[in-house]
Amino acid sequence: MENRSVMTRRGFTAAMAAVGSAVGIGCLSSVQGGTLKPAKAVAETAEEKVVWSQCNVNCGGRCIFRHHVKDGRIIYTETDNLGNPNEHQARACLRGRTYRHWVNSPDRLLYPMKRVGKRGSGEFERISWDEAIDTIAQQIQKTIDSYGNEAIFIHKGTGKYTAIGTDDTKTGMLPQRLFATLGGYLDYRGSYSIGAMQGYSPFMFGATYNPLDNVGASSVSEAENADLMVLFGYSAADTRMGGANGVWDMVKVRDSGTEIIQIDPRMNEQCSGFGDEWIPIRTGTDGALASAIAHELIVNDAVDLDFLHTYCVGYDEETMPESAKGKNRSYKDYIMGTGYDMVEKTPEWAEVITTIPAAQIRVLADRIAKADRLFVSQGWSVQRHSAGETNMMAICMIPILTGQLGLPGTNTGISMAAQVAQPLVGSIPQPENPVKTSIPVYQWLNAIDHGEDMTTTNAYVLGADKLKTGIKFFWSFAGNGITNQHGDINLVHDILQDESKCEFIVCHDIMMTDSCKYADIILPDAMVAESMGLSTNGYAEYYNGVTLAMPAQEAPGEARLAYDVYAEIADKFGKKEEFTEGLSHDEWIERIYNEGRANNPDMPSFEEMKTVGVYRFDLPSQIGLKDFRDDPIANPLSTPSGKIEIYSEQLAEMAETWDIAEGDAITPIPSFEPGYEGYGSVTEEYPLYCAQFHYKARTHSCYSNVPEIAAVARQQIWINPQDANPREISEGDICAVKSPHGEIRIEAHVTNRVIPGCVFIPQGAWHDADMFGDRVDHGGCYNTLLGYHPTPVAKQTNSNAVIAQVTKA
Ligand SMILES: Nc1nc2c(c(=O)[nH]1)N[C@H]1C(S)=C(S)[C@@H](COP(=O)(O)OP(=O)(O)OC[C@H]3O[C@@H](n4cnc5c(=O)[nH]c(N)nc54)[C@H](O)[C@@H]3O)O[C@H]1N2
Ligand SMILES: Nc1nc2c(c(=O)[nH]1)N[C@H]1C(S)=C(S)[C@@H](COP(=O)(O)OP(=O)(O)OC[C@H]3O[C@@H](n4cnc5c(=O)[nH]c(N)nc54)[C@H](O)[C@@H]3O)O[C@H]1N2
Ligand code: SF4
Ligand SMILES: [Mo]
Repeated sequence: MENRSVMTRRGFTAAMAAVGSAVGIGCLSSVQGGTLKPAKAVAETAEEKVVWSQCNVNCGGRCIFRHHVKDGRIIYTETDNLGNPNEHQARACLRGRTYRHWVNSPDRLLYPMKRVGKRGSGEFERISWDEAIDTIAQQIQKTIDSYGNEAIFIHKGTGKYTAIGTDDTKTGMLPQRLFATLGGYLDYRGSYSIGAMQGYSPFMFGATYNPLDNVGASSVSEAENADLMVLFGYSAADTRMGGANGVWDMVKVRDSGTEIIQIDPRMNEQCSGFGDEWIPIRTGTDGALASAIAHELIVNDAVDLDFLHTYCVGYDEETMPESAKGKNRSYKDYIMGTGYDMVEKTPEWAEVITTIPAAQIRVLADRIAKADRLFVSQGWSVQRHSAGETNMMAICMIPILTGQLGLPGTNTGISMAAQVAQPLVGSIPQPENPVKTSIPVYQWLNAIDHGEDMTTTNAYVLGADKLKTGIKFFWSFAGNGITNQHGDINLVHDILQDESKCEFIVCHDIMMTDSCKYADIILPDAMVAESMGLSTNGYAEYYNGVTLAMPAQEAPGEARLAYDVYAEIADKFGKKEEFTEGLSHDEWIERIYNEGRANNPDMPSFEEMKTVGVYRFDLPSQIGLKDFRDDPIANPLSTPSGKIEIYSEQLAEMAETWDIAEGDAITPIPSFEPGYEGYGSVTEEYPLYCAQFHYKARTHSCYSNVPEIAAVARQQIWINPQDANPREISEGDICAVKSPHGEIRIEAHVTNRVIPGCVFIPQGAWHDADMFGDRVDHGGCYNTLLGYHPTPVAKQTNSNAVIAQVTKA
């Protein structure tokens, strides 16, 4: 086999000897800002070696590992040990600390397999790599011949953030490179993370706005210059946990003395750790709270009218676009009850919806009004709701009304800048996709079920008015997003049973996941610890770095590097040369590293990196929309008016012309909307709102099957005593949770840390149901309960909204 980049035993021993000898002469070190700094001495023996590596799951970290290797196997893993006391260490969280259990899990896929039972049954038979690759190549050809390349879809998978894996820089993704070489594929836009935010915020802030980078949003450290930080549903202590992650940025904000108020239905780990105040809110109702705050700012003359009239469109009649003048369609009309629903958005109105007492809303509005420098931000849960789009923008109205954006110590109200716009190293290049049509990523299930009916106005198809064909060939790489991470698992199961719809599914993973059960062919991949790997930065300001991971152990069974497999598939089409450009996996890593180094000459040589492992430097802090604030004429936004569009004519038009599902609304101004299975939709049968959070026990479904973590961070539904007591549910009881879409079993955590009327389930647990029997999921997988109801504009995930009943099982 050519180009095999996974270490063979012989190659492995040779590489280890090289690393070992470097270590032996005492130069195991890490590079910072271009200078070598000695790391703490590590006790080494001739048989035991230390290998630098990195955690590559999708929590936004990229924490540093130092695998201790003996007899070709990781025996334990330490983390960043940089000796400089002034530097934060990019140390792994509890998940990373168990990496060796994960990588050596009995659930690892060892061989290619083909399905022999029904989809979802989990019945598979081992096959050879030759058979797997031949079958896949034939199916690709058949799909292209029968339906064209648009029938091929590559799902978003986020389990392998390396330069040759999933998309670290959003330019290079391995399967996309393969299928672009083979004539193209139906592309997706956005993500499950921030799909609604990405798709919707441009209407207000312009298309160049990117909530993930430092253009539209401020760095966390800007909050150190604020006197008040107001956070809606953001918990770095849950979601940005490791040393290479944003929780340490938040610690710095706290240490700077900035007052931190956190609004969350749950007292999350960040509130419990260092919030000055926790304001519990009913899930899905942030838009109502924000509107009532706006009301108080308006009635108390605390709005910055100069800012609103200079930088914005649509606050009041004075700045309404011609098309909407004289119709009481301004934002102020909405808030004051003189337009739209004609309801004044008083704190009393919001109290009923949010459960926050009106007096408390007034106090909060007053503190906001009096803040010299106000930093408003939100996590991503608010927008991950069927009505999350407009509710998310309602939060942004707080800094807009007070003129607190584009200045030191402020933010735009959207999430904080999470990663650098210019990472130190890139990823494998992705040739242009010859197919120009794209769908929002959450629409893939619709595109399997009834792709031919999907248009721009009902499914936000771009690049064409409608899809020519449904998805017939489905590729999943490093993702568990067919079932576990998608939503409405029971619906997915039903749609995939009809094999005339999606004819062929490939899952390329490392574990036998629930999604794999739906594959026609499963391919086993090698993990980062089993090959060379390269990755850049974490979601943190103080830690920005590149790690060159060296192989620590061999891949189990016949697992092989995806790159080599894809080169073989390309070869079947005579495209191997085009796919590889004559380079092996490791040669690509070297090329990508050296390209990064050409732009950052302080980076050490590639050879040097093989032993020093890590190069790091601090990121400068940035202020979202600073250029626009400094000079709105010279630096207009890319909205049609060049200004912040509080009233969007584009949205107004879409409200008239787009298909809008029952329960949804498209509004031209930021408003409170309850949405599908949101506020007001509970019934006698389903009397509770049920939401979810990203949990310390895992990164989505990654690390889910590590027993050491599951034991300390249990999979439990959070339920308030006021809801638990009448149901006679006590701590640790197994509960049945039912929604209109499915049923699960899960242990109860009875706690005052969640508000009455709302229950919360940590998302990502492995689905575990007999799909040909009662379909009751015993794994506690939230997506069993969720209905499939994409957001009205961006058409992205609604995973934070469902109604449910909980009983003792
Ligand atoms: N209900 C609900 N659902 C959600 C969310 C939610 O909040 N609520 N969140 C959504 C969000 S924000 C996201 S980003 C998605 C994430 O969705 P996914 O990307 O599907 O999530 P993971 O479970 O991390 O899947 C990663 C997969 O990669 C595999 N993997 C790990 N390492 C390797 C490797 O080296 N090679 C290969 N080939 N595979 C590897 C893992 O085994 C795992 O199956 O989930 C979404 N789903
Ligand atoms: N440990 C861990 N960390 C992760 C991940 C993981 O799976 N595990 N996933 C990573 C990924 S890919 C992503 S996209 C991010 C996700 O990051 P987020 O989307 O920000 O995370 P969530 O936990 O979904 O939501 C954040 C908080 O919002 C609260 N919340 C829920 N509903 C509401 C609401 O209606 N209003 C308000 N105000 N608050 C609400 C939740 O209780 C939670 O504390 O996390 C990343 N980090
Ligand atoms: S924070 Fe994320 S990247 Fe860091 S060790 Fe934990 S799971 Fe891995
Ligand atoms: Mo995400």
